[in-house]
Amino acid sequence: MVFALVRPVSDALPRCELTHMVREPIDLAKARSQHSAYERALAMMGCTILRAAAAPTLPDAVFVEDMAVVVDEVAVMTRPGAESRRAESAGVADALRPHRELVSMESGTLDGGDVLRLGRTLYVGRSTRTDEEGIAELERLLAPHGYTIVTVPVGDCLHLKTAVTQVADGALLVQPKWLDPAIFGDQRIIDVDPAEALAANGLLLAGRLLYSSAFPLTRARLEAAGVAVWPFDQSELAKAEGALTCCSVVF
Ligand code: CIR
Repeated sequence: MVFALVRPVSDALPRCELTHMVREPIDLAKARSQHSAYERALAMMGCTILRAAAAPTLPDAVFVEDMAVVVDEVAVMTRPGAESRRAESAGVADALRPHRELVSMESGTLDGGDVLRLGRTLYVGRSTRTDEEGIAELERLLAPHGYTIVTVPVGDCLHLKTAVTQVADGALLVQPKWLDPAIFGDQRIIDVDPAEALAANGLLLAGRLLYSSAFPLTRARLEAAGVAVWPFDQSELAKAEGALTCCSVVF
């Protein structure tokens, strides 16, 4: 069974963390309806939806991806790089506990948005949110289960998965401004359209790619490469610097 863990949009979302974006008004009602559509899309792609308890005072609570790295054997509770986000962890842990043994990072910082898993290799972005110590801590927790950790230096973007995501078996969508794709070995690399800086994040599930409708030029590149794209409007959560992967933990 494939689970998708999600969490409701917080009333406090307009006070979210922002690193590379300028604050714009967020329409909460629209954000909630887009989030419901996201949940429906995940369900239609075969996921059983798990909801962490609402956290109305925690602005970024909807971005559950950053709180946990879940593999078959365990769920690693992260130490998020933004201090304001640490309180989100408890509610996510409660939702995961029935499904996985939980282990916790005890030092360093790491956001789940910096972790791209390809089989038993976890590529981890060294970013403003994730530091060397956090990467070493993830390795300490996951190496005993047979996972290899590869550090990826990332440029001027929030997370590794702002710059690269998997879009098909053996294929990655990459923003080459922010990382060197050579690190991914023989994966086939599809570059985003240069006019769409933030277009490298999509969520691959059951052979289809849930993908923002804000990036039509890159979508055309994906379709030309044979990727089945499911376009999705997530304009309001994008204003909170959220992408498609960050609103769920799929395991
Ligand atoms: C933050 O800055 O932490 C949130 N406003 C956005 C987090 C997005 N998370 C993700 O892409 N994994």
